[in-house]
Amino acid sequence: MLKFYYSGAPNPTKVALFLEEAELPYEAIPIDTRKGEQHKPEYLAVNPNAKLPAIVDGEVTVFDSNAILLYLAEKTGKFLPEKSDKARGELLSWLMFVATGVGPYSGQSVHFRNFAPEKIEYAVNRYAFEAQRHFGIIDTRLGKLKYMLGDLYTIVDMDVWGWARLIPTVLGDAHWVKFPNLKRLVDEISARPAGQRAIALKDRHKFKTEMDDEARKALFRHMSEKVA
Ligand SMILES: N[C@@H](CCC(=O)N[C@@H](CS)C(=O)NCC(=O)O)C(=O)O
Repeated sequence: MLKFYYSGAPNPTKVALFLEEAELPYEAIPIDTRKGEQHKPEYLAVNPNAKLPAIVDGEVTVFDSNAILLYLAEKTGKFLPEKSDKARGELLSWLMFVATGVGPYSGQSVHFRNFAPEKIEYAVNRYAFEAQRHFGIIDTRLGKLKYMLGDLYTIVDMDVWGWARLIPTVLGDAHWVKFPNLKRLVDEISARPAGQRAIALKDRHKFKTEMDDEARKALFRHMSEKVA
């Protein structure tokens, strides 16, 4: 059975959404990142990048949420746009846009807003600005289209949902009003039975919630290792 290494964070949750939508049987293996389990040799053999999610599907190991979504969609033939070069160009562009823009800027925005030991206004504003700019681009597109690639619900919508669901954490509570079209998509996906099951997956395991020294050491390794 497909092994799915997960935590309750946004990137694994997108993959949980695909697995639930496609009704693929899977074994969910929790990796508690606040306890440092991502750095254990057994997990590094699956994902040398020490992050979640990852999957092992028989002989095939895939890490990075975007790579996993594409792998699973191509393997099952589900949640892809129609077959044309135009549609494939759009699929790849928007997947990479989420992978290289939405994800990293949202993650850094959360970090500098909530976890950095000092409040560096420049960093808080830079990452919030870029996260907001990326969500704005998506919102404009969803003002014209039902889903990110048109009329079909695809892996790009799942990819967007992973981080957009957490806009209040990324940008602050008041920010939903800026993205009404994106909110429509997020609410629709979160209300789907598969969306509900994906969100609930984190409650199957008692993940550590405290952000104590052990958690900071595991998640923010630069705090104990100076390289610059
Ligand atoms: N590009 C990767 C990013 C993965 C990532 O940053 N995962 C976070 C959870 S959302 C994680 O595992 N953090 C633990 C850590 O940084 O030690 C993906 O999309 O899968």
